[in-house]
Amino acid sequence: MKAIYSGTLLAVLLASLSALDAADVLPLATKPNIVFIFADDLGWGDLGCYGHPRLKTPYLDKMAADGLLLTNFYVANPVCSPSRTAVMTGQYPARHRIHRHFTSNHKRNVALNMPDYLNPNVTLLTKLMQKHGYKTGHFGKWHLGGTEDSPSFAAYGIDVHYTTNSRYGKLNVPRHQSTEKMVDEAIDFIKANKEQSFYINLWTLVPHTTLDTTDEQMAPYAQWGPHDAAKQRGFSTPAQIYYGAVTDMDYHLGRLIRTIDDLGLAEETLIVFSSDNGPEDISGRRAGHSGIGTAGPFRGRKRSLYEGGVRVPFIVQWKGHTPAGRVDDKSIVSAVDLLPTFCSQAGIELPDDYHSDGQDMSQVFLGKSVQRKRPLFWDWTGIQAGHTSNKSPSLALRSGKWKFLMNPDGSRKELYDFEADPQCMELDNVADRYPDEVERFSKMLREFKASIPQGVPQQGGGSNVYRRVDIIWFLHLGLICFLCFSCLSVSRVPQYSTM
Ligand SMILES: [Ca+2]
Repeated sequence: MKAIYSGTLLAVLLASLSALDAADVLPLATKPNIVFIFADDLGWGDLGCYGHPRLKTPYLDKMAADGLLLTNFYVANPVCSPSRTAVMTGQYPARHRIHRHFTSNHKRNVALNMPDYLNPNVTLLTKLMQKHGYKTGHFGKWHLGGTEDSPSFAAYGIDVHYTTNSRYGKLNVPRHQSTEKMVDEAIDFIKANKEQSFYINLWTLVPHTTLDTTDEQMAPYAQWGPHDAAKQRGFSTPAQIYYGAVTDMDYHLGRLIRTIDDLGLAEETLIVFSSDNGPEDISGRRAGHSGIGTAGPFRGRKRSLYEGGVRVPFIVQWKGHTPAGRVDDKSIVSAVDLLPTFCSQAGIELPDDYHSDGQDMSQVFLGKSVQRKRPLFWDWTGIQAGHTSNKSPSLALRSGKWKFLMNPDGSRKELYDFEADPQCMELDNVADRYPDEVERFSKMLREFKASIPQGVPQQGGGSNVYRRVDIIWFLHLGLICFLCFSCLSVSRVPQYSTM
């Protein structure tokens, strides 16, 4: 692996913002190549350029230094399949009845009021691209349906596929080799199609649990390893495993970006990097290592509608078009914006009968902050893992400086003012001080909830009650102790009285 530089680039990027020169920005290319990279369960704070103090991600840091970094980018759902549905459709995933992650178990999908796979007959990003002359490829994780009757990739407008978590999976390598392998395939695809416009989904498996990081991949993090005695017994620390996996992913994504540069395609190729949801919680099954991922300053992790579950990294590189070194902390951008934005940049008109939940954010990609026209909405019917403080209500919206959350039954109304709390930590609920906003946002969430197909709420979803069973157990224990004490006291009375 090449020498790695580390450190937070955020301050450097912010400093360079003032040096931007509009004259350096080229006009839009006619049909740019588009490469959309989606990491799996990478938290907002898990890259050097987003302020991680130890993780080494020099190639993604360089991508940010050469392009645009957004601090307010959101996915449409806090788990895998629905989040990816929003990218492919430009719509909230519940509109397609995709409320939780897909499994290949038909009965389970039916029980959750879900289909077995994303409907290939709806308006899809890859189909639009293919229809308008793009060569399309999907490399890595799919997770948009894997039952035996799942449609072919051709039905989704995908020409070349090399995937896993799909019926037609070909990526049969250990997770620690997965990024290398899918990048190899993507590079071959780019070289084979460099004379025409291409669209790529490159969706990594890393750093989703379970990680099997090699000793070589962990080597840059020896200082975070175990004590010698534990090391001799074969132990590695969560930090070594997780950081090593992310740094390896960064290295291979760097190879991909360098290939695009070497082929002379940098000014013709829009590259976007993001993550499908917040970091895994340490309480998850086999997540002792992935649980060390961080959402930065935010409350919430994967499966939560607090910021940490749905706000993720977002980096854009398009040399000559996206101003280098720009940090946009004003624009609020969502995964539902990607379809209209990519199509706009490719000169593709959207079908008349199609309505995106997002908007064209091309101007953001070209270096101008944009105020979004409509609020963003979230609906999450699953349970939430981990610490009580991360368990959010199951509906949420973001409108300008406001974030509002509540449950469908109207309980747990929480209003946060992100101007008063610029770190967006969602700790100061100001609902009592702004009854008009609470009423307005409650109505908007109720209307949103009524406008989408209903999922099946998981028992305990939307609740932040702390281990109710333990509380009941402690109450019983307390009662038993009281009764025992009372009995002892009663039994002692005659003893005392006889003295
Ligand atoms: Ca995920």
